[in-house]
Amino acid sequence: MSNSHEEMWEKLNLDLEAHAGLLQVLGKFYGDIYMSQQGRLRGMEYLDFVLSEVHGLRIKELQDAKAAGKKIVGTFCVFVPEEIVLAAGGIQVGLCAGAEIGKGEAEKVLPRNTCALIKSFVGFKLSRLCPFIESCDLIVGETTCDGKKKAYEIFSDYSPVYVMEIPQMKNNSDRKLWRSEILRFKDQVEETTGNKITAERLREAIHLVNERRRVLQRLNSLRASVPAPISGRDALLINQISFYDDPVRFTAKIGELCDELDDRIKSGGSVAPKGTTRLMLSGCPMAVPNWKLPYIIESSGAVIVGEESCIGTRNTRDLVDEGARTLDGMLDALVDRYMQIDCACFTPNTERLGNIVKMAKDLKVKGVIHYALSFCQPYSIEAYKVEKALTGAGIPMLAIETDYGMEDVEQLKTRVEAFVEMTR
Ligand code: BJ8
Repeated sequence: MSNSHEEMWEKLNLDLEAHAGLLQVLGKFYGDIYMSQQGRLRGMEYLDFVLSEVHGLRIKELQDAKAAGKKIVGTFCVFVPEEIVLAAGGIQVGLCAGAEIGKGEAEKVLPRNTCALIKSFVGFKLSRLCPFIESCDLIVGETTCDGKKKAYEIFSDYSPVYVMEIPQMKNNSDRKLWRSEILRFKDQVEETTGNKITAERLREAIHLVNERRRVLQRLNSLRASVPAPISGRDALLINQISFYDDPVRFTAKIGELCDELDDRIKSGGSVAPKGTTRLMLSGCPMAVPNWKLPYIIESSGAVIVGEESCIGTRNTRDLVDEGARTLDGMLDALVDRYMQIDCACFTPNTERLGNIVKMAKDLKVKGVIHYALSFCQPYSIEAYKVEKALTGAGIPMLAIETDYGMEDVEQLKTRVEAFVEMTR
């Protein structure tokens, strides 16, 4: 990680010493987990560069955009419709919550038995370690799980937070609620940016975000090839970076990477030897730099070929219908698309079960590893139903609960190795 943007970080009021330590640890972690891989695609150099400059050049771009009058909106959940922010001339960034570096500070204000993702974003803020959080003009929370919902009340003491109400069911009344929440969000974004959203601007924004989803859908479908043409770690990194990078540039670069993948598949190339066990991940999102479990899996004789998660197919599977011509029609299309998200915060959440089984079959996996963060009730409870659906379809599942700490790595490795062996 580059360390050459100190003046900018100082202006953002980061704790420079702690931040330098974070970059050093991340650089080492990335080197061990990513740069040690064999047979990576040339196109991954772009992702390596973006990650190496994620706190540097990308933040500089955001600061330049702010100086030119643009507003930055930070989010923690794929329910927040980026199309609205883009249509108002803003920039949306996903705020990463995949490291435990601020855990000590977070535990001063949150119970210890809170999921690692929540502790991570609160910890980043309280420890002044995240230049993305500090660049935001507005941070959007949501009422998904109870932990997040209540943590935003604390977070709002330190940052400008706006909370969207997410329905918990999918009846007509829930759709109505969600439509009114999208309208309320539109008003807020117009106020923050000072720009009115027109039908023309929203149409362009819908197309832009759909294009990014399409290129990630293409990547996912290429991963159905046997043998696997790209590692799960690299595919996860691509999905993670999709939340930070400029959407036009990212879509173009991943398009080029998919062309390279296509060539590799046609020439019979692969990233793992023929016969390597194909597995799929399912469950909680894995935010940067949460690469622990993928690394364990891919060093245990398996390759990950899909992620059923918000940093994965839950964020890319559904497109917004582009047929509407009026602003109202486009808002309806947004409402319908976002209501299809199958987060475990919904009850019942049967669509997710069908989606997981279909994905596992399409990707020809030998098994699924269900990943829940410790203390995440929605996903750890839903694991029971997921396992039932998968075993009913003849696909074995291993349920794992963990956090961002490294203490359980050996224990997890033993369980994953046994599962891989069993699927053979
Ligand atoms: S749409 S998955 S991004 S809420 S892991 S904080 S659920 S206790 S992340 Fe999520 Fe939106 Fe749903 Fe996706 Fe709570 Fe569970 Fe923690 Fe979680």
